[in-house]
Amino acid sequence: MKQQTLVLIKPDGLVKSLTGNILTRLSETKLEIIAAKIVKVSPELAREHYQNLAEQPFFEELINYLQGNLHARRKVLAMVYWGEDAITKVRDLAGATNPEEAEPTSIRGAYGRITSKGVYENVIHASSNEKEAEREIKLWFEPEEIILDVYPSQTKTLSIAKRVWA
Ligand code: IDP
Ligand code: MG
Repeated sequence: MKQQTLVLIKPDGLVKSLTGNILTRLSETKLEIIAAKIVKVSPELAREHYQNLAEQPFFEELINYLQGNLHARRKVLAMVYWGEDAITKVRDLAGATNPEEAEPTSIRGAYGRITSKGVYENVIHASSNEKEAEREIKLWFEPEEIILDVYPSQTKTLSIAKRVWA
């Protein structure tokens, strides 16, 4: 089944110059990138993204981590990958959540670490199921930023202030 999944290269991945390596690993899957952008992560976006972990003791540190506050590199690379079994393929390549338990050959096993404060800095995020992928992709991307119509959208006439080139 063709699926789409959200992939984030987290701030530690960017700081460690791992973008090229991670994209090369992901290209082994033969999935297609159908959206990509660099995002400066607001506290609101970070909290919304990890809303299901709000009760965890590491939540505040995790929100800091995703924003890049631990790495002085306040951005992430957000992408949507699309193709056959995209969710499982990317999750398998990413490896287990805990980088010390992840397969050494997986992305997290190779590049992740646990900080002294206990956050799993595991360099990549990947949606774990279709429901989560839909919620996350709609959170990070607008319909026109994705080159396939992966979810239904509508055209609305809005009156909003928008920054444009001067
Ligand atoms: P996932 O990223 O493998 O889907 P989740 O349980 O969704 O794992 O957790 C989101 C992120 O929160 C992880 O990628 C990791 O950075 C961090 N995290 C999860 N569990 C722990 C933990 O027990 N200690 C510290 N950080 C954790
Ligand atoms: Mg998760």
